[in-house]
Amino acid sequence: MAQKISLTRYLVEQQRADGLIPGQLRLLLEVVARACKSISQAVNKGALGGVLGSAESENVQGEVQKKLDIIANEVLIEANEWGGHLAAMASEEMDSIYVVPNRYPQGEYLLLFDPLDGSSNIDVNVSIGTIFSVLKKPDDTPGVQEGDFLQAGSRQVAAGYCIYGPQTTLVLTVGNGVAMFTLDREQGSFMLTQENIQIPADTKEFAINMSNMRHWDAPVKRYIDECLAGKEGPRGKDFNMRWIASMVADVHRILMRGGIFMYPWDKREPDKAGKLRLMYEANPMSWLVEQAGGAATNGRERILDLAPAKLHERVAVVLGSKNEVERVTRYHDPL
Ligand code: P6P
Repeated sequence: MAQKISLTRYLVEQQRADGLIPGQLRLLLEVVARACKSISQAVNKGALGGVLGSAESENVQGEVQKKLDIIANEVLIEANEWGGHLAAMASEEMDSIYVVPNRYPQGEYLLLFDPLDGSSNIDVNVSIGTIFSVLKKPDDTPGVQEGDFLQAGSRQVAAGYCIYGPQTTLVLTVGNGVAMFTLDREQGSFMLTQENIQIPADTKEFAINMSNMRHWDAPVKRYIDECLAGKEGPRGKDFNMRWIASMVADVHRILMRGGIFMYPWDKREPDKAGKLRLMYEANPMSWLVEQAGGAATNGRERILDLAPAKLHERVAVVLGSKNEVERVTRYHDPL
């Protein structure tokens, strides 16, 4: 077990050690962690807090919003808008960016988030989570506009998620590995419980929504068919399957024990690159996975290299154990 130190002490020591966490970024990460604690409390109340069920509204994605989607979004906005560390925020739940109001000082960071990922699981008590990504605002443009957010994932300065499961756990990278903090509810603090997390390069476990099989492209179908063929097939080993339908939970499992997660393009909506969102789902998760020794592509290209054209654009995602992700890439580009 890693030495039990708090998130605050960890960030101060990282700042002191290698300067990767300037003061304003440390403040931002601590504010996001505090917001996640509040979201965790709301999630844990469930029916007792009157927070389950639909909010009778739709988000920019055309998805029905749950009450907790809106609550989580409001918690993150209210926690971050006054601190002076941010210029603006972007959320899966908001059509356009949220510029820090003039009554507060503006900072140099941009915060993007999916406030409550996996919300179809809320009402059935399955793990869900908050995903966040931090960029620096380009300093060559006055004010802040949506275009300032359109940076490749390789430009992130911090990324993480908080999973609301049997434990509430914050997983974070600032570019020097991946650390995990578990919420000590008695102290009200996130405590370091694992650092330098490493994803095994090989795996026997894949995560994909099998009900979409008939819609997949040939390379994805070939990869999954070979996994299903098991020991007698070309892979020479049996595979296990998991699909929680909560990206945070599936990615957390992969960070803890390896695996490959796939949400590929499919022909149901051929004009959409994929289901998952690039800026506040795929980019933060891809950086975490790469920082833990894994790989993340859209089937062909490294996700962190993709140049975003729109704030809410979608992307196909193949991430996890490096050797498996590379196999899927070879199947897409056999030359
Ligand atoms: P499906 C949740 O809605 C989400 O955005 C991800 O968290 C999850 O991996 C995926 O969609 C689940 O999609 O089509 O299996 O319900």
